[in-house]
Amino acid sequence: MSALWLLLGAAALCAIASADHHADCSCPGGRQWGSVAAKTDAQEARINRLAGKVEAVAEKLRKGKKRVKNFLEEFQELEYRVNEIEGNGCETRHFQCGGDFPYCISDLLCCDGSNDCPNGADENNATTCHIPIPAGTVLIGHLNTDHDFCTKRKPTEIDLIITSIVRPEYLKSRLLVKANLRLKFFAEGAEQEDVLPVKGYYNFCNHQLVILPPESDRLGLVCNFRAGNDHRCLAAIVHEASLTHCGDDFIFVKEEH
Ligand SMILES: [Ca+2]
Repeated sequence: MSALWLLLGAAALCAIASADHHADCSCPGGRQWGSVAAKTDAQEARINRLAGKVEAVAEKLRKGKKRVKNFLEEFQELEYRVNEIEGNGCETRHFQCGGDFPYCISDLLCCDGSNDCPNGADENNATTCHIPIPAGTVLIGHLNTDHDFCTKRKPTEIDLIITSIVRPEYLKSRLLVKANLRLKFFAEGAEQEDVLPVKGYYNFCNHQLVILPPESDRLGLVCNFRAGNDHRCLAAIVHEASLTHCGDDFIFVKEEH
């Protein structure tokens, strides 16, 4: 079974098995995610990419170009990314409650109707339990194809159109998501477009949207929102089996209506 499916399946099993206690989730999906994320070489590659992007943005700022607001947003995304790499003081697949005293709970306990954090952060409707991707949401992503060595189309743009979301009773910490993935790419001298129906889920605790692989190349999508910012998320195409990233990460920006 694939890693992405394992994540969701293991989460569902954990939710049932550990509904009444706050012990660490020790299901297979959690361990697999943790072991992959801990791969030193993968982290080094990500950090190197970040360092390059930070330097590129810094250079633009030094030159005093316009669009300072956009640059600042890029910095904020990079800061978020660095924090993600460095961790939040909790074990993998755990939620940091925040506040003066770090407190960690399983990421299965967010938005389930019970206050598990001393400060109630796991049930905060304004941040944690807010839904950033209601049905009808369109996310637009522009990709750098220079480092894309693994997708067959090498898309210059990926759009994700959310068609439905369902909050399952058995796993309230997740949203089940259906969407259409629109891929724009160049082939035979012209821009082409493919639209693929996809499924996935949204994790309230880490504000992460996961899209399961729609095709035989087994590439999925992961996008991380920042609490309080619905407008954009940091996305990556990932290999299903290893969860390693394919090409450069990119930013999904919500289309304004
Ligand atoms: Ca809770």
